Amino acid sequence: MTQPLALWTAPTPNGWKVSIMIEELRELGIALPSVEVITVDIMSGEQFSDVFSAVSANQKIPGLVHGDIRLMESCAILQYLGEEFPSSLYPSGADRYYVLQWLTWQAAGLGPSFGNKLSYTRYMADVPEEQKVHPLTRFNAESQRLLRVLDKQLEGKRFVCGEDFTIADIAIFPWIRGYKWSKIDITLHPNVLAWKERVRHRPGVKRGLAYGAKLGEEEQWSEETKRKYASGGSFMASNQTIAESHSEE
Ligand SMILES: N[C@@H](CCC(=O)N[C@@H](CS)C(=O)NCC(=O)O)C(=O)O
Repeated sequence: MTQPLALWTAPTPNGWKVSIMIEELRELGIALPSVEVITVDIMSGEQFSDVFSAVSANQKIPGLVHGDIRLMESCAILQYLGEEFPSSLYPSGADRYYVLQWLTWQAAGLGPSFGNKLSYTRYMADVPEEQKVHPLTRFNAESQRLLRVLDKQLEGKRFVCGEDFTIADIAIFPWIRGYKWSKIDITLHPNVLAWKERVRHRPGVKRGLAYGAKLGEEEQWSEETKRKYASGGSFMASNQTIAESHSEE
């Protein structure tokens, strides 16, 4: 398909998955149509607009429009781009299913566990401290268990599924990279640490992470940006907009 791609995104782990994919495809020399990047300000509620809801029924970024195709869910978008623009990022045959199980492991395990740990660590400002103890303990323990699984999988491998960098690495990396923000200690897992460094220095990954980042903050947020994300995250964690529109029914 030669129609342009429209990527609806924001500088967050799920958004970066798709921008990294686009840049890794370019890095492999794959000819892509033009890509229009539309930034959705999720801190001010743009994800609830009618125009974005028509792309992502779940009202969360990222979203992708390509011709008649409208897609939500970052891992579905990675699969779509992988199939539409064939490359080693999304192998065929039995190898595809090997990659898909790790992609799904990210979507159903690592992402939600890290995301919930992050939410209770940084964003649940209105929840009394004593009520956070259980979820923090639970999501930290589950994240550590998932890290042990990943560390074992990476033993003797360059990337999650072997010698080739794939969409499984792309999906997992942004969450691991943000470990200081979620306060999940990855330093106990040597294979994960070494893999993170290998992935971090890839030119496609660097360019993908720069989408939506403030100039000079591609690697590290400033204190001001951290404050902005902490307060914006609290707004999202409250689910206020959804709760309000629901109660009107
Ligand atoms: N499972 C979804 C998760 C998407 C998601 O949680 N996106 C966040 C940013 S990382 C978002 O849009 N949050 C806005 C909100 O919760 O209102 C995916 O993988 O695409």
